[in-house]
Amino acid sequence: MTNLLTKNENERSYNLEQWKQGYQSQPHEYDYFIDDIDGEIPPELQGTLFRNGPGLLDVQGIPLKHPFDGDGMICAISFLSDGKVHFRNRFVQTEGYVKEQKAGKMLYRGVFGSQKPGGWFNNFLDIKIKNIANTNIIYWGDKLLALWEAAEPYRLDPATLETLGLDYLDGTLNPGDSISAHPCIDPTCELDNGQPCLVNYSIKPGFSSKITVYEFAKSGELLRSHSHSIPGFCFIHDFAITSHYCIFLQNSVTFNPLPYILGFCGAGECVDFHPNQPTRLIIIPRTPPYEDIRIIETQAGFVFHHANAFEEGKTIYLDSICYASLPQMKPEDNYQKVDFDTLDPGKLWRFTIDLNKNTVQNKLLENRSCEFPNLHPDKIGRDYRYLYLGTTHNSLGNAPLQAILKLDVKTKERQVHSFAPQGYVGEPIFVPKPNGTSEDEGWVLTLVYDGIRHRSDLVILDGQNLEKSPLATLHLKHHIPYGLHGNWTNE
Ligand code: 3ON
Ligand code: FE
Repeated sequence: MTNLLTKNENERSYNLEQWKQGYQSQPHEYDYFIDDIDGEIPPELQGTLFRNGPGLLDVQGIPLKHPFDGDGMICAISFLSDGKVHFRNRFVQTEGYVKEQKAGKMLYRGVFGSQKPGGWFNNFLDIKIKNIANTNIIYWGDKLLALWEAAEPYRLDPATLETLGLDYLDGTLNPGDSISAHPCIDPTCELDNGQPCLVNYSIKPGFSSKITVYEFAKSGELLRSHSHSIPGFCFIHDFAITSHYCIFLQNSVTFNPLPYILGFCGAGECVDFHPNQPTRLIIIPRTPPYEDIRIIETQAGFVFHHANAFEEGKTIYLDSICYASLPQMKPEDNYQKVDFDTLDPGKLWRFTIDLNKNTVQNKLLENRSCEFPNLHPDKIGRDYRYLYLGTTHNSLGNAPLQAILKLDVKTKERQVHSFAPQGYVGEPIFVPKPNGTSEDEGWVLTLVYDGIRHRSDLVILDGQNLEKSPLATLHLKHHIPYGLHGNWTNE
């Protein structure tokens, strides 16, 4: 795949039909050494990339309305010390997946509007939730955990990807509880003598919502947890940390579940965006007594992902991908009918929060459409310089993600590596070089779907010089549907 650039910015960089092929189900589970490799794999790159996302975009032939409803499928790409690279993918054997495979038919409705066949009557009052474990995968506390924000984690065997069952985090969760799919790892936690700790949260939404923050040691042991009641409904997919605070963004939405309960649409489709309702920043201390909570209002918008946050005295900086609105899907529509030109692009903004005055200022950091921010793991919650993001090929407008952007948030300098016209990228994952000294010394790993070959490649880019040819392109024997999140582990 070459870095082929279209000359004209107004020219479409993608083919919608080709893009859609990247959302075909991948029902097969593979297990092989990758032998079709261009370039050289850096010898110091040793470890495993785990990555999650919907593997099925249909249930027994019935197309899903939205990819976020797809059953979680894990890919593990292991870079071994002898230079070999092993690929494996397996579905999380969730209760719902197993039951549907056995029944040979769709048994559950999806949160994002995938309905059982037979119209509203057949979905009426069916509010059982299918934990699809499709959003993220982390290795922490000697456990590999597949995460989905509306239910409990599923634990898998890291070597075989065999599903071991639901995991309650050593008694932290109770059956029916949920935990976010977006934990943050504080690389050097002040309360733990500089040891790393994993910070995550759960939300119980309602007229007022309960946010619980959990902090876990590297052993998996729960170190701290605290709960807070926040006025209003919360749909919070991600959060950010600094050394002393957790920052949540309460989107300007309301929730009326009645059409969902009656069987007309999915619960996620009952989340209504309100352009005149403010967004609220919720700042919760990470240090006891956890009491000085701030709620600061700013303009409406919708955020799924935060890039990073850090503090400087009584100022907190929060960098997030913001959408002007949350698109509402009509009952008869599905994601295959998307018109990128009419969708608001996600853009990177910086919120500067003054804790002395309880005020916030917003500033656009990057005008390109972008998603899936990633950075050096040692910079999480710290003042930082480099972000890696998926972006569009053209610098204006909305389109599928076809390029990786490296942004220097200090100088605004950027590098773009495009895979257009036939390449479609996923989340970039930055892997630091062992003993590297500068923040961008490392590799950027991403899966790229090739719309012409209908196969996916794992591409390794040089974090310091993103625009040069990939260091290596590992050609898989098949495609992997566009995914959500993943993580690198050296263990
Ligand atoms: O009361 C309920 C609270 C709650 C937790 C309402 C609810 C039922 C909607 C709900 C459930 C929320 C869930 C299950 C959210 C899951 C989200 C998910 C699987 C993925 C989100 C992805 C976000 C982005 C921005 C993805 C971008 C993808 C691309 C650019 C395409 O390649
Ligand atoms: Fe996410």
